[in-house]
Amino acid sequence: METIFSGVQPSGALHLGNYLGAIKNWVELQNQHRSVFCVVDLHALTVPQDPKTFREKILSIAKIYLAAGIDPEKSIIFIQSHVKEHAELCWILNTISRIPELERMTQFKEKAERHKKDLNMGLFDYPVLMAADILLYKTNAVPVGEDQIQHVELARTLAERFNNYFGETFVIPKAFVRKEGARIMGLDDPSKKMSKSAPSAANYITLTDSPEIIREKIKKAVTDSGKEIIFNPIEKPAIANLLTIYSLASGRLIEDLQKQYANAAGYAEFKNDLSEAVVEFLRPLQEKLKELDSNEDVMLKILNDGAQKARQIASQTMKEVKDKIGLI
Ligand code: ATP
Ligand code: LTN
Repeated sequence: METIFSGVQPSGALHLGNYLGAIKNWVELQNQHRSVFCVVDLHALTVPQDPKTFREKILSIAKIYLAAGIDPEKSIIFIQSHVKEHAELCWILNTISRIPELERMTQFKEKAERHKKDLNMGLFDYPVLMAADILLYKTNAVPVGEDQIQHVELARTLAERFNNYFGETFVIPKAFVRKEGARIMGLDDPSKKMSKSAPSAANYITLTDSPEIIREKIKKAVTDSGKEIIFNPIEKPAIANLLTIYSLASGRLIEDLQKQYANAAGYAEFKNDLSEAVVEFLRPLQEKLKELDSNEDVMLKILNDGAQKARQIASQTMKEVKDKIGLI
């Protein structure tokens, strides 16, 4: 059985992009794979976190995994910092990572620009820790959104390099990126991806937004010139994005949606229907989240059990790595 591994940072409220680009796919994949899903808290530390709210943020991601349908009977769910081998393998991989290949990382270049004054070593090393996450579990496929492909490529490079230097140890992982939903764009700016760190909340729909807020945000979402509701990401990027969200939220084909709105007089009816589709899509997840809120002990037990299972795999890999390098 092939192994999949993925993770989300507890760096803010998750949005539809995170869900449609990543988590929704994990739920489907967990039935045919050995699946490992991690809350990557050490990654989130690469930007300042408030110690008072960090714990809640970490738990909120784990809750979303469960509410979305990740089943702890089928998948390992755990918190990265509970398995020390992640940081340990990161160090070893640092010694075979080359500075220019890390300088090339798009996410680093963007974040370095944003954090000019307090640019820390962790931001630079972020992709190496991500490679450690992936390689520890002998991962075959990494289900992520499009923006993470470059990082998975680096994990491949490091795995191949380690295997060349020290002998066959790591599985060479591939990114698993679905065609639809891999890059959901911002509602206020369809030229950039929907992002937690966008300056305005009008950019995204979070998974916990109320129906009223969802309707309001979709009403305000920018559209393209003209009135046709057609899927053309180059000429009509805003409408193409809304159609993608509509299709994934409703389970209907984009062609069907285009047909339904072919004679629409404007965007109003389309936006209304889209809002209701998103509200209905998120409703079950939001209901499950509420149930989990009153069940923190159950959550902590799941995370504890998950860490124990993860440790068994990770410590075995780490032992192999140390042997291969010649550490005593
Ligand atoms: P931000 O949203 O602030 O840019 P991020 O990209 O660091 O944060 P994470 O929470 O670390 O977000 O990402 C979790 C997963 O969601 C990753 O697999 C990532 O590729 C995916 N993802 C993030 N944004 C989008 C998007 N707009 N469309 C599709 N997938 C996305
Ligand atoms: N960098 C990823 C989060 C992440 C990850 C991972 C994803 C950290 N380690 C391992 C897949 C596999 C992001 O989405 N920003």
